[in-house]
Amino acid sequence: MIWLKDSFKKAYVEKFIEIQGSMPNTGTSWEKYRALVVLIKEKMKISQAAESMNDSSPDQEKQVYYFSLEFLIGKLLSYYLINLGIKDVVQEGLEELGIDLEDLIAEENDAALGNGGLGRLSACYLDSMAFLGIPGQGNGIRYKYGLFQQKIVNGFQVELPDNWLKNEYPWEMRKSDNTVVVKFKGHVRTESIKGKLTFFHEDYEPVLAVPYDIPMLGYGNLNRINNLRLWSAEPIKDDLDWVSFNQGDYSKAVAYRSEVEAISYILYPEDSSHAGRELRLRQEYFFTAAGLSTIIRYFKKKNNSFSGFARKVAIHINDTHPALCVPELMRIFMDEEDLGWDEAWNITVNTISFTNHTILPEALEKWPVEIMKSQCPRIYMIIEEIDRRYREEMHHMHPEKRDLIEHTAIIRDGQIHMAHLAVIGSNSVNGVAELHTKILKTQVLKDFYTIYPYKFNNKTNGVSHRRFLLEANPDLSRLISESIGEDWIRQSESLEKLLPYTSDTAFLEKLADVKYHNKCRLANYINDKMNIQVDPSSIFDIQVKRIHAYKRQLLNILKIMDLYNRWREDPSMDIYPTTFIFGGKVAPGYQYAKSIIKLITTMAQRINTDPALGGKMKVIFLENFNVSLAEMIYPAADISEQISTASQEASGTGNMKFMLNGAITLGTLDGANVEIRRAVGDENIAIFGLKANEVMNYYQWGGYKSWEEYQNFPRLKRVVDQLVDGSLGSSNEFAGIYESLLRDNDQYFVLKDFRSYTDTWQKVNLWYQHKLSWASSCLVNIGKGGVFSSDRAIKEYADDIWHVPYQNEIPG
Ligand code: DL6
Repeated sequence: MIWLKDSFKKAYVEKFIEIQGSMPNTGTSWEKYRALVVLIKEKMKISQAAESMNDSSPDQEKQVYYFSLEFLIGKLLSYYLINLGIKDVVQEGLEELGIDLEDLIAEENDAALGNGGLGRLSACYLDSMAFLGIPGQGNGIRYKYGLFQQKIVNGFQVELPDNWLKNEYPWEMRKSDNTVVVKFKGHVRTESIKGKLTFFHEDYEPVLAVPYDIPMLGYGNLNRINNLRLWSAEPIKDDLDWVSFNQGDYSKAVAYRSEVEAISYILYPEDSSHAGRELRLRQEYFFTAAGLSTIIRYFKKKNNSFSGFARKVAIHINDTHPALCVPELMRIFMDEEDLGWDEAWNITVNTISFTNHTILPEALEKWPVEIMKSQCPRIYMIIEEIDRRYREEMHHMHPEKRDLIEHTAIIRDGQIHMAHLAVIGSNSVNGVAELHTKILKTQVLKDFYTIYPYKFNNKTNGVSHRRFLLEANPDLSRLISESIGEDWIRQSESLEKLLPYTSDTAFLEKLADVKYHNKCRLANYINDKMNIQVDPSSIFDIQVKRIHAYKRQLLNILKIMDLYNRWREDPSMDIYPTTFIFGGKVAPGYQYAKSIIKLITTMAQRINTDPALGGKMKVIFLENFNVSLAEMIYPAADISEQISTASQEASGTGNMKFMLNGAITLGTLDGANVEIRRAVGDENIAIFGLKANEVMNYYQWGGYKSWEEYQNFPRLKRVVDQLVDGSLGSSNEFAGIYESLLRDNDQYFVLKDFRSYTDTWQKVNLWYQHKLSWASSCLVNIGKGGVFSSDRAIKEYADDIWHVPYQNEIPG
């Protein structure tokens, strides 16, 4: 225990006076929040820890650097108080000072430096690395604006800027001393010096990369405080480009500053499409080059030669966004450290590992050669050389396989294929669920799998069960700990000890009470925010995630439309009252998905105000889904909707968070749902729809005619017609959806899966009415959820890819 209550109170009051010059009771909530964060940081000596982590480590233990364009860290205060074991002490101490901890927690910004699954995964992984005692540092961008805030206005999504830094962010520490220069544009002059080709990058645009460090505190492991380093782009001079200014070129002088600042200005809000914009490439090179330069600098402090680099450093690239690590590391080794190509290449490949997160073709990054050449001329030369050598080697090894070489080359048709660069330049390539890895091996990267079978492996995603169960669901956590002890917090697999309680009626009733209480909490939130009353004893059927055609929120709302039609016709229909809850953001330019939100909100308006329904159904679209809201939603769910078109969702992580909170998955056999089903057994999950191989066969060979589905199932025909027949208002708002389903032949098999989805939903609805059987299945989901903890995932990465030790059982 780092504080007893009285010593905490004393320290807090002193800190507040030191910062504000007055007593805490005179301060604002924000001032009180900031004083608490500053005090915690000082007490934990976080600043020294973060400072020293790089310095001291390379000669002692291997460092893992996790490069990601996104870290969706959410709020930290409450979670860190739990990790430090002082939440109760702080809460009570503050209470005695007349301060409500909840008010301070509410002051914290929900740091949204990520879009969704990929960004939250990297935050969970940093959490588990800190817990497991792995020296693991995050490397990313300190966006001035995070993911936009979503408002729903007249049923439509409206985006507002997320100005999360408008106040200070007290967790971060600016480390100006560690600033580095990243060079863009210009040209490369080649000279032969003493018989060796030497490259000089000239007339470049210098960009200052200034690091800000955020401490990563693992549960109960204060010996290991890791660091998330986020880079901010700043112009090299304080103000203008004075050379241009003095030469009278005023617009150029101003342009430099704004071009530089644009790099870390805003997070791109597209999570599953690749726009190929120059600014995005600048972001990717910026944080890659800055991060690598720090790694090299610290490594050199402790080592005289690079021969042991890959034994001391593991660099993990989270999707292809940081794939420029490959040529940049080569550049540093060759141009700055004087290594030859072969040695540099060996070290680079042995150091870098790569995770793929998607099979969607539109998300696979490709950069036009011209953009790469003009923004990063030396990097382009190196990519060209990697490509040339790769082709040459393949030609040598497989002279007959010209197609294979062409398919796998890095530069093709004037584009640089980043996934190819990542695969060729790394020692490990992993997918994020078993099915996804299989699809990578047999379809998306199948040629590479024939060339480098040894590189491919699976690492099924995991989520922080301490964040999404221990912190998010305190009542359930208490019930679990009272029953099986607290081991599960450190060893998630210990949740299995709950399984004997599946036949314990008293326990199951307590479990149902906890769920009811969590549903009341969400119902109150909905009432406060939307002025809509929902019944906490109704089923909470929830789909929260990014809105995307392949995730099929459309299938869900068509089901609701169908149910509504049937209920109105037959009010005595035996369906248990249900509250359907949606949440999720749409990339601003993605009109189709925006129209799905509008369809949901249109139906919500209609259903929620229909007196004939007697409140049996409600539809809620919760605006601005983010980490904090997620922490309130998962504990309140009865049904977890995981209904993507099979093969399209790489893994999903929401499915795991729901499961750990005792929701039953209603889903397709996609992503990690496959493994969830295996873990819980068929009787504790509801699976429907086409399988991945069936979907892929249709894609490959055709054969599906959505028109026939529509014609042959009157209930389905009716809801599809309602999209355009004026039932939903006179405007033609949903014609695009209608056309996608019929004219464009329903690329995501919504109509094809409609019948099995609605049938399965109905069975689940009946099942819920058998309260004990339901609660028992919920408990199986919790008990089997431990394997989906990010601790398990990180141990696998540590064992199989990074080759770093970890502390398996940290004493309490
Ligand atoms: O691996 C994290 C997460 C998966 O759970 C989702 O299934 C997947 O859609 C998501 N992928 C992306 C795509 N990003 N890119 N490129 O966000 O990753």
